[in-house]
Amino acid sequence: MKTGIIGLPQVGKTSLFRILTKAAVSATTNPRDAHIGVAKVPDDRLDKLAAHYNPKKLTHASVEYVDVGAIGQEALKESGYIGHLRNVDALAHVVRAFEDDSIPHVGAIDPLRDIKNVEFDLMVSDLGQIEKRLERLVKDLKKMKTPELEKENELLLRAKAHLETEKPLREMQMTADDKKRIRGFMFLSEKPILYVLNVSESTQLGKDLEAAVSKYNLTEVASRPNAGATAICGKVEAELAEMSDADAAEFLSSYGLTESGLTRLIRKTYHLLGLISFFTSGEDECRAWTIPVNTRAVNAAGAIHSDLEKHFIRAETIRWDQLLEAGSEANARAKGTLRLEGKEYIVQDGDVMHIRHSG
Ligand SMILES: Nc1nc2c(ncn2[C@@H]2O[C@H](COP(=O)(O)OP(=O)(O)OP(=O)(O)O)[C@@H](O)[C@H]2O)c(=O)[nH]1
Ligand SMILES: [Mg+2]
Repeated sequence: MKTGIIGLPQVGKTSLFRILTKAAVSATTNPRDAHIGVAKVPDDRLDKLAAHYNPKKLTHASVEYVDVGAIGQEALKESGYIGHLRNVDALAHVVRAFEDDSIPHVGAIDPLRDIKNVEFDLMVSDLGQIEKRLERLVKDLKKMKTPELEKENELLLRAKAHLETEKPLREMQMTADDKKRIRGFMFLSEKPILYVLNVSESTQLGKDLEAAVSKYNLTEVASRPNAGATAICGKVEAELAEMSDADAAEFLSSYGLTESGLTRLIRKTYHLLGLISFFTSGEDECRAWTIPVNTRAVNAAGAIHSDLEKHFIRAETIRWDQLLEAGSEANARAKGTLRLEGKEYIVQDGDVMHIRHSG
């Protein structure tokens, strides 16, 4: 799963990327080059399982981030730039809310205006792509009318009309069939989006972060389909990233915070993408696996290994906290909290599974 970090110039995209992925980004690289890196998905449930099992290896789920240069109509015409963006599953739009006269911005600090402008750029790019394809389709349909081409034509006309009302494609009503048909275009305004307000440092940062989404009037845009909002303070996060866990915890509490803004951001991205985690645990390894919500047990087994999916028999399943409460799988079995689930079982967030197979 990949998330593209987008936003206007100098809003803190690369700073955010660097702290998310702990990657060193040299200042000399071409600003048009995308940075790609992996962030670990923080999960205290997994940490607690690991504290219990003391495994040789602990593996968190991960999300990939892509940091591209500043967005704009011009950038979106470059094939390299747009190629990177088309390939992501979600967008994190970094929006400037911090005050700093030494860093230029287009006019006054106005997150809602910036969000609308960037959204507009995404929609213009999609519209251009649709118009190009429609021209081609008209010619093809003249030569030969197939139901497939006609359906595509009809869907694209509907998408075009939708965009012309200045609404992004992520808000368009689509059947599963429509979604499949449109997938190949990788439209930018169709991607789920998380607005990330980058706010100023303050002594009561905890409260300010909580209040930021409503303070900057983003409550409405954040409640639209496939959208969300969160706030971070890039400056504080950068300092946190350099600290030991113990120092970081103390630093956080001095600002009235219980968790880092990054933790929340990563978690929100995960939810926005409709993803959950299940775990496998034991003395060798404790590990989180990523699956979409509503995944059947047999397909979840496939996330671990395709052989497990093929030769799936049953999944020994228990909620992570029930397992810890019982102290061991044997105790849980005796208590009846460890269940045997079949192929059709819908895996729940936080399940610990052991796949029985015949492979
Ligand atoms: N005061 C303040 N400055 C910040 C913050 N985040 C980033 N900056 C500064 O803003 C400048 C731009 O940061 P970058 O992270 O490079 O921004 P960017 O969005 O990647 O910029 P481009 O890629 O050039 O569009 C740098 O000088 C940062 O130090 C913040 O939270 N507060
Ligand atoms: Mg940058």
